Amino acid sequence: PKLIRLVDYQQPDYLIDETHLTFELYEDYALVHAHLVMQRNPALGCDLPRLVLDGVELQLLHLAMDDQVLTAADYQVDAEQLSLQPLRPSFTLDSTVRIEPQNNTALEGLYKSGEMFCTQCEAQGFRKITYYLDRPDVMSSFTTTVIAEKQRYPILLSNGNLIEEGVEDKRHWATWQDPHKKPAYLFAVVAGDLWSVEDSFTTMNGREVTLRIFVEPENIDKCQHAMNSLKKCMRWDEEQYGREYDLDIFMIVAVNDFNMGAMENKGLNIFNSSCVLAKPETSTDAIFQRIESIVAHEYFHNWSGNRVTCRDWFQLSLKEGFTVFRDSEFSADMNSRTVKRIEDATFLRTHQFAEDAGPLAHPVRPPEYMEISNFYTWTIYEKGAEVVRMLHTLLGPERFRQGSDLYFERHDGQAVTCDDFVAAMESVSGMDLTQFKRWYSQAGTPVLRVTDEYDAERQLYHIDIAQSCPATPGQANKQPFVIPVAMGLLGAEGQALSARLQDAEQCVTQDNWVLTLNQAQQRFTFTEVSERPLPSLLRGFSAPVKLHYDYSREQLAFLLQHDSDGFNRWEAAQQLAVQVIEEVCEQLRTHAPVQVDGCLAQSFAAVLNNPHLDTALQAEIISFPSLAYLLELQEQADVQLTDKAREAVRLYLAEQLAEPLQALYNRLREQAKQTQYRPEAEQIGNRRLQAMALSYLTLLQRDDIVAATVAQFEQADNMTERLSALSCLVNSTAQSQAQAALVQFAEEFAHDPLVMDQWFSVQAASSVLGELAHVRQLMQHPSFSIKNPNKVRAVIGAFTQHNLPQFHAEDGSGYVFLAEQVAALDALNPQMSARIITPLTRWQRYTPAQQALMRAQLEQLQALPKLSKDLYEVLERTLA
Ligand code: BAL
Ligand code: ZN
Repeated sequence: PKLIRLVDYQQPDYLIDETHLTFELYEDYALVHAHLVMQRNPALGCDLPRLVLDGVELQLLHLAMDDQVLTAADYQVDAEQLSLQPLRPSFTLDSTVRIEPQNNTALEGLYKSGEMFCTQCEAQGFRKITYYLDRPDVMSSFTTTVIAEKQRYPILLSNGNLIEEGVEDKRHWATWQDPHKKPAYLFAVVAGDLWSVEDSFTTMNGREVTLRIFVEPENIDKCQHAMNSLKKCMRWDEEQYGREYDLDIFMIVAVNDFNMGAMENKGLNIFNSSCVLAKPETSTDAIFQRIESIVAHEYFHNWSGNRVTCRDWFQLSLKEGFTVFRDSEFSADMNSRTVKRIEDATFLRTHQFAEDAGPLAHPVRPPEYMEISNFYTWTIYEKGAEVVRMLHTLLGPERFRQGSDLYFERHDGQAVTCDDFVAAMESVSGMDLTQFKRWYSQAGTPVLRVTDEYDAERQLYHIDIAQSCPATPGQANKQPFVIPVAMGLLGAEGQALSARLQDAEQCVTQDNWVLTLNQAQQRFTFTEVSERPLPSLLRGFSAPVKLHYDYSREQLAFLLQHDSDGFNRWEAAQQLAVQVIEEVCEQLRTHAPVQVDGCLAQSFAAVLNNPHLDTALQAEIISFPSLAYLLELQEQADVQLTDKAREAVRLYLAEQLAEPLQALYNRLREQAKQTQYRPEAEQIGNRRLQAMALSYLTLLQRDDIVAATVAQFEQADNMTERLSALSCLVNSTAQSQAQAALVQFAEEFAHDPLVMDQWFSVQAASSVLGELAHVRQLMQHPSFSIKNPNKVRAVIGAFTQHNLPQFHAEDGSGYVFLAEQVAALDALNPQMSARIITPLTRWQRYTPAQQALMRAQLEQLQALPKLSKDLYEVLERTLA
């Protein structure tokens, strides 16, 4: 496979003005007829270079240019391309290809999910449908006719508006026309026996839009939450960004077999069923919230991605980073802003920081790739969103909005670059963002080291910040970034101190500042500081960096109690927990007696007793740093030792806080019984705190607590409480109760694949139950299929990412298992194999013995006779 480089980008030689497609769908094959109206790209001259079209796994049956049938002598075709010589600057090209959707296990292009035909074209799936210029800067109008057997496939959908339909004998057809020009990656077709729920939305200019969610008949009662979310996000995008929807109909289709979460095809979003279907009895709060955010994400793409798209795939974060920022702000507005920020920061610091520190690290705008599917990463999405968030912080909300308005206005209907986005922000703000753009070109997580000095006599307070960024593959030395550091100062009584920041460009309020760091080493001075302050740094996680300031445990406990920034209260608790756990790690390492510092229990007790904190934030504060996050912080990750230390501290907390936790649990459980379930912020916070309390109490191994857990499992009317109870049982010593609950659960939900995913995950992720032998058994269960990505994630993903003690078993059996699964999947679905291998790619992070075992598996995979391009690239970069 060859490397594609950003510096080699060239405009397309030819353009496609109109695309007319006809799909004839049959059980054992499909015919795709394409009629393309093409022209030489007028920007490039009048000569006529060879036309090179992309096409993969297509059987060419017919080809004609300007109605002249071409024979094999007129064109060249290989496994990836078809080339021929145009004779005129404007011409038409007709082709017919035969494909086999029913055998397409890669789930890219046109494929079958159960009884349904559907498509996934981003990034390069369209070339598996027909010969085409499959690149995002070729934008065409599309007219699509779908023909299929009427009884099996009563619903025929494509992008845009339905303009004609008819029946002919047992087959019927529908023609859809999309008035907006779009790149092929936004194309979609669906045919199936689907039911739909319908609603409508009146846009800000009074246009009526029909909203439809299509699902398989048995899921018709699981659409309401997605529909509500859709209407909310349509209104939000009008109010917050001035963006109005632009077609008469907006459709969502739920599909069981889907590699991603969802896809923003123009007017016809296709969703992994796990990201759209929900009802209280089968879906947890987390699922309800995920649906709200993904429905919004895909909808927001209609502007940030579809109306203004990417020039090339190196610019992927242009649409993904911006859209993740937009959906995360939407979720913050719909729920608790602080909790959303905590969730996002936790995710970024656990997953993206690990990516940035490993062999697959790449900048937000990568300079090269072999297989673009490998670049749908945490860096492109989540770090990309943080980069947009920093622009928002640096410009302030009003100028940021002006910048986004200008960006949409300037580039509507165009395929553009990250530079164009930043240029719009520069135009409205007058700021020079040249240095800021290093965030797009330099990989790695910057590290900030902060020290301070107080001069009581002159009432001066100095903060010194040094920034550095570790080397990443291909980038040994980094230039300083522009980093907004939001901060405040606390006095001895916990009050916010006001002061004056010298030379300040940005002062948000009297007692809340944004320091703009842009040098390797920088001093900031505050004047009129009446007492020695305690700094609250990087408030709201204002930049995706690691910040070190030498807080004592007392200072952290103080911040946890007094900081006016909710995020930093939580952060103080995290840092305190990390310090305490690391101390226990050291005790275990040196075989000293384990003594857990009581400061954490005291702080948590204060949090639980604080009536001014909402339950959602209380739950976040007492939720413990995950094992994955703790390992991310270590120079060399020691899984078993860290797990032991973490569990020891958790048990200590459970013992110390048993009384308040029990009281809290009882109160919240009683309250839940009296309340009708709604997936709304306040209730979600209560249930999360209730679950957190129960998971601590479970550690006490008390019969009364097991009995209460079983009662919750059996009596609760919603999946959130049922699953949290099941998880506690599975992770407890009460294994007979756990087994009984698992059997009951599987009987009740055998018919519902999404609930069975949860049943699989709760077991595979459990370090108590999820031994490798059990995980292998789960894969034999009739509900499991390696061809279904959700099942792969629920079992293999849960085991390798959430059951770290078992996955990293010292005999290396977890690594052998994962390598086996990667090899099996690679033959079926390369996007999935290249994705689930991720835990092995982090091999350099572990102890030497584990490293050797992991590397051996990677080398074995690399030696396989046939590797997909996706997996080949991941292995090559991992072992480089
Ligand atoms: N564009 C791929 C799916 C998503 O990010 O929305
Ligand atoms: Zn997206």
